[in-house]
Amino acid sequence: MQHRKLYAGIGGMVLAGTAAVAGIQASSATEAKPAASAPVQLEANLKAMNDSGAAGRVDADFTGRKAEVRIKIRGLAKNLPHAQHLHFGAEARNECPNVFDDANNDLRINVAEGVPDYGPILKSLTTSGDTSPKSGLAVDRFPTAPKGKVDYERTINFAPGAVLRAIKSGKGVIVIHGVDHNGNGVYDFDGAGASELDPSLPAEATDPALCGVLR
Ligand SMILES: [Cu+2]
Repeated sequence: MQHRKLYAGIGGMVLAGTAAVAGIQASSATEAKPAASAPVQLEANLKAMNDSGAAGRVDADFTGRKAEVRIKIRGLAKNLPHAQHLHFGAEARNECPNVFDDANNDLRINVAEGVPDYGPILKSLTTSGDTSPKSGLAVDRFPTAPKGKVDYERTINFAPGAVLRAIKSGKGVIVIHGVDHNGNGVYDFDGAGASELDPSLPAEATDPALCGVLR
């Protein structure tokens, strides 16, 4: 049942993103438009957040509206679902959070504190089915990091337009969620209290573990 609530929590973040996306579409009419079909190869070095101890790398090969996304990670909390997303916001800084984003000085960067940097969810990098923001915390369709490792590969489809061009130009941010702060093998409230997205959820389930800008 907690899983259902995870969906609800992310739903709020998704709504915030819809307006931002509309914004960039309206303002980009004068942008230079590279040929939509030209292949673009991007990569992101995933750096640990919240002392997760994890590290990883993302490769995203775009051809037209499709991207072949490969994610390799080690050092995540084992055998727990790790939501993974491509974040983007027209109003965001299009970068990863740093310690100065810890608005409430609790020595953690939660999801909300990172939104000014990476924006809302654009794509949920699920293992099957829907990849929209609606699947933001579809925990039964995200990698569970056996031995702390993720080896993920999937083709993700995008809508044509300004947002896709922004991603191809290096403004997308990959965020991997889920930090077992107290190292007890489960997401629980003892680690870091309740999630700011939904007080009925442990913050451990939603806190960012890794972040990297796709460039
Ligand atoms: Cu995310």
